[in-house]
Amino acid sequence: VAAPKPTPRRNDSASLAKEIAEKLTYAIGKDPATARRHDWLEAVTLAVRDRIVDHWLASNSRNVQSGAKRVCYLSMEFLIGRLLRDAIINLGLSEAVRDALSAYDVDIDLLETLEPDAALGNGGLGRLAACFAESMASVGIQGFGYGIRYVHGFFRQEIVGGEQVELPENWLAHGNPWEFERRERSFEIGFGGKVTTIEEAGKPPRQVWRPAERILAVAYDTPVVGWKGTRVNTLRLWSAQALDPILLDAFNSGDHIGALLEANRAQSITQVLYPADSHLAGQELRLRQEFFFSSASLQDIIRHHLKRNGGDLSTLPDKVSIQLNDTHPAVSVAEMMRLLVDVHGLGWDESWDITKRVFSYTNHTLLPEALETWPVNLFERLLPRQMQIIYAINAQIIREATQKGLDGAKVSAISLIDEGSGRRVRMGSLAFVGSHAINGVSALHTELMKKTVFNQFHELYPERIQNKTNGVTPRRWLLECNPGLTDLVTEAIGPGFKDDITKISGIDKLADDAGFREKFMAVKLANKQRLAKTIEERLAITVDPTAMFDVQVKRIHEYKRQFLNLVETVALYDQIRSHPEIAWQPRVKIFAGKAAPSYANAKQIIHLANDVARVINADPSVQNLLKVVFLPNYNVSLAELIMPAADLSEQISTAGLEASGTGNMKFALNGALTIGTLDGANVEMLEHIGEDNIFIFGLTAAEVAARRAEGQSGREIIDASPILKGALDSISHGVFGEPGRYNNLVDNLYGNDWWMIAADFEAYWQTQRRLDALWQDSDAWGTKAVRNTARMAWFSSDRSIREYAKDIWDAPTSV
Ligand code: 26W
Repeated sequence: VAAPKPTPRRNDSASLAKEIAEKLTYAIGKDPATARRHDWLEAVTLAVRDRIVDHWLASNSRNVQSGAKRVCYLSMEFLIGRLLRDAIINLGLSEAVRDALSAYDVDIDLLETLEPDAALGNGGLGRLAACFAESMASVGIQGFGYGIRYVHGFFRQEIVGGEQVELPENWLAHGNPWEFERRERSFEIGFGGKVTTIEEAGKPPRQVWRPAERILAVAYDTPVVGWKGTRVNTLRLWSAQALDPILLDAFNSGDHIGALLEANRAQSITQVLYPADSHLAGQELRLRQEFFFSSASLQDIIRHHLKRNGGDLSTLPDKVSIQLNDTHPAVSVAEMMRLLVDVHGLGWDESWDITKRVFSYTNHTLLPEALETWPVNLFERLLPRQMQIIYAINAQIIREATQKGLDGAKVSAISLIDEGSGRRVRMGSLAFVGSHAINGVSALHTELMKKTVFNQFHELYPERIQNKTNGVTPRRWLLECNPGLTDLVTEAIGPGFKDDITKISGIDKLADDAGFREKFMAVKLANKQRLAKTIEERLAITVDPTAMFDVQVKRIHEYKRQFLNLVETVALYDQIRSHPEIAWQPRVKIFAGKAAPSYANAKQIIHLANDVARVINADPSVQNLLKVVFLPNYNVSLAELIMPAADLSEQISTAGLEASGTGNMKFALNGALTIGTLDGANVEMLEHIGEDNIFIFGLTAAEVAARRAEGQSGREIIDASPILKGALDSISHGVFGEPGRYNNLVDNLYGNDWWMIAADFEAYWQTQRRLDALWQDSDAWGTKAVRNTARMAWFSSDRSIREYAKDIWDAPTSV
């Protein structure tokens, strides 16, 4: 008998209102009179989710029918943030949901703020993965995100006594309506044990890995809604479970404590996200996480391929591309070889060919301290068969290199094993040799990759490295976070830019139209008022929304140079007080960001920001001219509030060190001007926005490298600059907190000034003063602000994803 087909959900507000009430009653068990706000949130989420499911199932059956190439994006982090508004806007349900809820006197804007912010990532790399997932669905790629379902995401930051305190994050505490547990999609993951050679007469010897420990990876699927809901893809996150939850043997023999400990040990793999984005923690648990999600994802990919392609693995590269998001999933290269050779019985050479054609790898950082390497002995103990395979790959690569005439030093540069400081496996090299394409994330970063970390590999395989400049999704980072600007652009040029962001260039010609400019700046002011309200509520600091909002929000890191910004803030504070005759322009300096818990200097920078804020905000002599704000717990939701409210975006990393940046793009798209160095994607923003509309200063990457090589100290520069010297003196002499508290930060500048803070100070200071002058001319500022929004379309992640699809994945779009 044919089962009755459910009727697809309707999108009018009356249908929605009825279904929301039904969810409230029958899924949640509340009636509208007694429902709490969280109940309403859940009811709306479930009603919206039904509509997503309709599109999701349709996409999945289209996937089966078309057999188009699948793109699997392996990433240890997906910093997705809240999902309700994203779903509502992408499905075109905004008005219907608003109307439906108004019948119950419930405000959707308020409900949305109650959703936990899914923070399964640290920063740029994790947020990029989330933008890419949304863009793959929006441009019509069969995309699959594969990652880890951390029980505890990125820590919550509180500021106590001016210092960062880390608190556990618990996003799943009240359940997660967006995920679907797929118990039937589970795979065994092994660790440790031995490799045995099996010899059978007439056959080549086979290697069999017998792990000492086996854990289950269980899939949790979250739908990823593309623009207009045309395609809904899947984000599949793996959760670790004990194979047998309470090991019945042990339980029955009386050792139930031991049995439960065993289960706990298994589950610990997916308990917590490592909160470091620039230093390898080097913990065994981290390597376990990397292998756990890599192996589960590959087993899933192979299972699916075998089922859909008549059991033939030779066609895998025609049907699947696997993108490695940095080296975190790089062990996949060895695990793929093990699965193909040991488990599925393919020959070594054929397997290696398949592996290289399937994988590609994105590098996100050149910082030496962030390049992953693992001690050979740890690797061998945890993953003995994968270690053997790495040795075998290494032998082959070295043979190839020697045949091409490379000499000793060059050969040891390409070895997968670093023999320098204890023997270590180089994960970047493993990812490189196992991939047919390796990409950097901005033009400058890609060129530096060729010259530095991958120099020898580039010489050996000159066709492999390519550039794919990052982008951000204009749905979340314009339509959703800035409805005022979205409506204004729609009124001016029509709604076409929502389907195709390149059309936003249509407002460029309106930059000279005083009427449009005024409306544009009125939207900005309203967004600033909204942010000012949050600042008042959270910090009890009153800021003037008509002052320039000068914003630096991102992870706290020495190379990002929040310290340079703070030194300039202190210098400005001194100058305002000593030169009251100058027409200083009112500014609010806004900072936010988290430091890795073990990164002492970054934590000092947070402390300094809070000390500087406390002193300056309490000084009546600068009241209307300077305020400093450190907003705690920076996350995706806070970014959505901040980006639309910024006048000035600080992108001031030491040149050559920020691979791309993506916050820079979000700010400019929302009409902030940028003060920045020639670093990462700033270089390309300059090309698109034009030099009249962006404020570039400081040493270039080449100049930084040269100065570093000379080992120049900051002392002469500081001694020659009374403004800089004065600011550093007040920081170290106790104007902001105890004397000596910041000696370490300040002394570093006198020493080798590694981050070029002294070296770039003067250029930065002068550029800030040019911005003061510009701020006085609100027409000129407004013109540049409009041009920024008009010219940022190229930095859409739709463009990035289309380039990946064409140049790396050979995957069709619009399927
Ligand atoms: C092993 C510890 C660790 C963890 C994470 C090292 C490095 C990372 C990431 C690669 C750091 C990261 O997020 N990099 C950022 O990636 C963004 C997306 O490409 C870029 O825009 C940023 O410039 C880059 O810093």
